[in-house]
Amino acid sequence: MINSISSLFGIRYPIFQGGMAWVSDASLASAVSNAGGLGIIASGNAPADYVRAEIRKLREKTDKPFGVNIMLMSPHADEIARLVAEERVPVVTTGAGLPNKYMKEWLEAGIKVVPVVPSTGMARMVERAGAFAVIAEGGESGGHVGELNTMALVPQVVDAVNIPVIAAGGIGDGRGVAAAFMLGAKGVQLGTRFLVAKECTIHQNYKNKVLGAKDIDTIVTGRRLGHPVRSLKNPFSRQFQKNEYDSTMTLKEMEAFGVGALRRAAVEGDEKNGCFMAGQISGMINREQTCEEIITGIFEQAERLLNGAFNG
Ligand code: TUI
Repeated sequence: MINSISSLFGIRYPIFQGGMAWVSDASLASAVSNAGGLGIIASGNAPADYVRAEIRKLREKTDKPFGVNIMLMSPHADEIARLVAEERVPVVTTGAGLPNKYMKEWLEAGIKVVPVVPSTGMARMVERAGAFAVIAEGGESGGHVGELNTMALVPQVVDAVNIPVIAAGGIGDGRGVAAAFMLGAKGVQLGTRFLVAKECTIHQNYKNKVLGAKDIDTIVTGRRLGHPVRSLKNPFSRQFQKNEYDSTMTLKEMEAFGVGALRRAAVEGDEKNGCFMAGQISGMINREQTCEEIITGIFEQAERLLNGAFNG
């Protein structure tokens, strides 16, 4: 399974686990890294102390490479940016913005920076700033989504940059991985599939909602706020959608409606008032497995399909 991504990052399989706020903690990330992928701790909106504690916990569970994801809209982004440099985290991925102002400090600390980009323009920009690779994430993904979908985005980003491209959004099994490689990606990032990993510590209600979802059970809300988010349909997301069409509702009121909703889903399992972020592949997920079973199963299937086309 050696290719440019696995050798660049020192991992066995060219797969990243998505940095999902309130989901991707030391338990999930260390299990993914121990299974041969790149486990990633998500900082979301959490303060630096939380992230530092998760990094320490992860380092007790694995000596394999790992990453930290920084959600750039977080009010704590600056302090976490400093923390990852201090901690000499091997890999940093970013989302929901451009990381250029942090790049110099991270590169000097020897960090491999891999931003998520939703367009070719941003891919070029982060390449110029020194990114090691980019994650091209299509709108099939869960959480914050861009305009383009994976099938159109990935080959255009591959053509736009000289650094390796990791495909994300809509990939749930070996078929998706094989397709991503055919689009020119050298690696993949999966988030939703890891929601139901045995080592994933989210509330069981969250897992059950993903396991029970069918193809059309996700919805995108928040376009009016400028940061659209894909989540599973439930009373919360349906009400959010109604609010968006309600012209008497202010943007401030809509923002306030969403505050704390992801925590209510992941920690409390609140099926009514939680925001259960998940991607369109939720409909394909029907069992809980360990990270090792997930990763080896996906790559056995992909390799069968590609018949050796990973090499390169
Ligand atoms: O970041 C994600 N997924 C996320 S972040 C998140 S937390 C959140 N909660 C509520 C509202 C907004 C965020 C949940 N899921 N994926 C990576 C990603 N990054 N997708 C798209 C982008 C992106 C978007 C704009 C990257 C750069 C960008 O630049 C815009 C700019 O002008 O800075």
